[in-house]
Amino acid sequence: MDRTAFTKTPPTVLLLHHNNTLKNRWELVRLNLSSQDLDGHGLPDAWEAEFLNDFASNGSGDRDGDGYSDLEEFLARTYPRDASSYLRLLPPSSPEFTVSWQAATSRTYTLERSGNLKGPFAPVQTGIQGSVPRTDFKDTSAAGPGPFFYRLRVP
Ligand SMILES: [Ca+2]
Ligand SMILES: [Ca+2]
Repeated sequence: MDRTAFTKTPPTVLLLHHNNTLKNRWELVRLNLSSQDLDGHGLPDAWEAEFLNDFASNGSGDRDGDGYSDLEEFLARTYPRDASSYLRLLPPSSPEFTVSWQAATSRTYTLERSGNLKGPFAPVQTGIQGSVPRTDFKDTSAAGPGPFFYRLRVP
């Protein structure tokens, strides 16, 4: 726990302890929950508080039953209590090798392609910035009759 004097930078969460015995002692305790993971499950405490409303998840649970663990939802920046929100490729919108997915703006993605479903997959593009409500990427390097199989990675 980081015990520091209050600064002009507003803390993420501030706990105030007041010792009334002496009536003159105040202690300010600043916690930075944005990156702390006190239970060590890989989920930042601030994310757990905001998106799960508790700290009970061990990361492997699937709170909304969409098939993706809470940890996977955190990594993809999808909503762990909304079964319609999970990382997935969307049906193709055009025959010109445009790959689309439901994205988060705070994430970058790597799109991979293979001529065989079993792989190996090779990166088509890395560092694709997500956009809402969907991200579209036109694969201009796909040539020939295919088939082409795509896989999405975060990041
Ligand atoms: Ca889930
Ligand atoms: Ca979800």
